Amino acid sequence: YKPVSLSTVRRAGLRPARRAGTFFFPTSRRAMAVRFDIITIFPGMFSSVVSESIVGRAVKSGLVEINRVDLRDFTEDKHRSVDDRPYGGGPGMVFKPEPVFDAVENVLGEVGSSAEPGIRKIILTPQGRRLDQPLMRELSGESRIALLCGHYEGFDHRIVEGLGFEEVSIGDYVLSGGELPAMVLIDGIVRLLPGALGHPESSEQESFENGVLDFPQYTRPPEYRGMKVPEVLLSGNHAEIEQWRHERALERTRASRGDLLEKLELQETGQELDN
Ligand code: 6GU
Repeated sequence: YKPVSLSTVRRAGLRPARRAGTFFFPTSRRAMAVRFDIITIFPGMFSSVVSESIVGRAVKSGLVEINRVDLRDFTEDKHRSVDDRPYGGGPGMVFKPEPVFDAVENVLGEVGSSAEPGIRKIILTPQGRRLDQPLMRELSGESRIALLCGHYEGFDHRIVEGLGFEEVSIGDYVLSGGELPAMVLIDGIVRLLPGALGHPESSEQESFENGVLDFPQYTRPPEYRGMKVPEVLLSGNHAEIEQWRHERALERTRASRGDLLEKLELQETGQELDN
């Protein structure tokens, strides 16, 4: 980042990045900003994510914009109801189509309009494709992402089909709603944006980026409560440190995530995996 004037950034059609009152020209020519539109019945749940930590800082600097939309603002009855009983019977409730279609069209424009192809539309639901680091990477290249947070037993399926949403899940367990998964997605995407992390390489050297988990890290003091930092890390021998870290990373991955190693071996032998 080089300090520049605000008008220079604006003329280039980029979103200004600002730190301590100074504007910076983004290092790549690509407009790096991402806008999230979140459609939810609990907009208040997102307050901590938009104001704290890495995402909070990215919002303050203008790298990220987060627009929260209350689905209940698009209801027309006095109870502001967003759900109804499922056809065919069964327990639980289902999100009804009208408020969701109205909210989506109000926020993103008419279905099939010219603005639409540039918007990635995601429903958070346990029925979706499982989120992983490659999908996080892919999404970090988008400039606009709409997130629809599920609840109850799910959505009237015409919402998924008629509005062209893709379904994403964050793992094989059930949560009470799509808000926490949406926050997981936002956090994982924002930290990959150039300029969001303090250290440019820090996102490339971590768990999952190379298909294995991180090696263990240590900091001062060299001995704490009788536990010593491994000698090799204090040695200053970078080749040996690299070797040690590589071995520990593989050891850890084998111990807790053997599936990752199998995936890696298949990739190395050139075989394809569906998932
Ligand atoms: Cl995206 N939603 C809900 N409700 N539960 C989940 C999930 C999503 N992903 C994993 N569990």
